[in-house]
Amino acid sequence: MTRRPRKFLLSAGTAVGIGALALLTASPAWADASVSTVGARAEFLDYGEHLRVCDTATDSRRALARVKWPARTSDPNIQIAYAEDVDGNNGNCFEVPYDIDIPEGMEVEVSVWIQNGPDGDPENWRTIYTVA
Ligand SMILES: [Ca+2]
Ligand SMILES: [Ca+2]
Ligand SMILES: [Ca+2]
Repeated sequence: MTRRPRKFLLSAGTAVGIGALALLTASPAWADASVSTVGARAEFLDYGEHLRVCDTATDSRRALARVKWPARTSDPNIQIAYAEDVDGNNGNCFEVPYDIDIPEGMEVEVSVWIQNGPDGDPENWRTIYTVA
């Protein structure tokens, strides 16, 4: 049995989540976060803010991910970067080819899902919160 790091459990705006966030904010600048669902995995690298998504199932679904900031707000100035792995479950992931450039310390929402084709409905959606 593999013990998952605590940061993987950041998912809801509960008191537990807020406590864990405070710990993350106080930790060194480099920390990675990842979120997996059936058929896809997303990784967020907070150094320079990089987003990567991997298709992990041969299922006629592509893998997508997004990072949204600031998190937990309906702010009209919200920004989103997307990543999409369209060449199947072949070990070749897609990474956004530039620094996304999010202000240091800002909480971000990282989501992953799969869908059938470019216009399919999102399936197996999962979201975590972490710090840029
Ligand atoms: Ca950063
Ligand atoms: Ca797939
Ligand atoms: Ca791929």
